[in-house]
Amino acid sequence: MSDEAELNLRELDDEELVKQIQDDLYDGLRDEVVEGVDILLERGWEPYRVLTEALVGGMAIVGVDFRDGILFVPEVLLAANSMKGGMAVLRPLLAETGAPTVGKLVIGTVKGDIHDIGKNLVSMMMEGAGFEVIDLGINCDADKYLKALDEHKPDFLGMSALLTTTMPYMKVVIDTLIEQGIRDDYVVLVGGAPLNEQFAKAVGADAYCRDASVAVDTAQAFMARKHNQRASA
Ligand code: B1M
Repeated sequence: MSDEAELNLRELDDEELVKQIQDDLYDGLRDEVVEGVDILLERGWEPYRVLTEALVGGMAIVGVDFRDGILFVPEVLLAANSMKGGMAVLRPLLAETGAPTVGKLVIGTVKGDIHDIGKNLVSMMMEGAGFEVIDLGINCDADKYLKALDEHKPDFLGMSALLTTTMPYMKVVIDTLIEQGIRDDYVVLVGGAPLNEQFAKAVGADAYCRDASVAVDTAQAFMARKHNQRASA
């Protein structure tokens, strides 16, 4: 029997278990990641803490080794699949706040880009904060965003990009909104690992969101401003 098969996750203390979940995520062991997440929840960990410390922390390690040529696409895909397994356990818990709908977000990963974990996390956190989320998936062109805006009339358009080669497409989408005369109808929020405040400003977005909780805070702040403007009008 291998060492892994003998390892009982329940015998580990919290710190060891988080480390083990990160190792299992790195190794693409989805079932083990799910089991580890379940155990942390049983021990009373907040879902958000499990998400950030165990899963996002694990994926950060994968990212470093992918960059350095230690891991390759097939392994990273397995790691991503494991992360999604853990996220599936947390999704209903994060969305469980019972908050009334406080605003609406259309979100998608931009054209040419298939990274969706960060976008999915933002969707989960926004739903958890009471926002209605229409998720357009990956590889979204301007036409897809525009159709969804027209159909759903959201408060926010969210765009995600993980590649330096795809992030400029956000400007294409925003320029199309300007051309159509509908730019000011929506608050445009952008995010993704290679972005920063400066880039968001340069492409004409309303705000850059460093992570999912900043996305929630930013959206809540915009909604509060909108309500105050309506009240004083
Ligand atoms: Co890709 N990949 N990848 N990859 N991948 C990166 C992005 C990379 C930085 C890895 C590296 O070299 N270190 C690198 C990009 C380099 C660059 O552009 N300069 C890279 C590359 C090169 C590639 C390929 C080109 C590799 C190849 O084929 N040779 C290829 C591209 C495919 C394509 O898109 N056309 C590719 C493919 C893949 C996989 C398919 C294997 C897989 C994606 C699986 C999936 O998503 N379903 C993958 C993965 C997993 C990664 C890394 C390792 C992890 C990304 C991730 O999920 N992070 C990544 C390395 C890294 O980022 N350090 C990498 C966890 C996630 C929670 O964080 O996505 O940043 P993040 O989201 C955060 C915030 O950014 C923010 O909130 C989120 C939650 O807190 N946020 C938003 C994100 N979107 C937002 C939208 C908002 C608001 C906030 O709107 C309101």
